[in-house]
Amino acid sequence: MMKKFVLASILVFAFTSSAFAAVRTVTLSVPGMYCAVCPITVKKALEKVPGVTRVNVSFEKKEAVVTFDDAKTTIRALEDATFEAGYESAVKAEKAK
Ligand SMILES: [Cu+2]
Repeated sequence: MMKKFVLASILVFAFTSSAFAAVRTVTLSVPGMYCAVCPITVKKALEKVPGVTRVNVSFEKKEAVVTFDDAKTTIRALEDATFEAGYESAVKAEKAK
């Protein structure tokens, strides 16, 4: 009886979490990048965040385009990651799915 219940809750959890998980792409403005090495540092910091699947940093535009799974990470975590690497960032735009 108990085992069945546990199994059922695992299934429900797996179903609901995948139902709400979405791959999102956001553009973060990273104004503090001042040389050609900065984008590399920012990119590495963002790639370390679990759930991030793609990072594209543009030094010219001073922005980072990040694709991530919102079941695994949050925009806040992305901002924190760049901040910890020495760069403040803020969400500029989110691409519609
Ligand atoms: Cu630099």
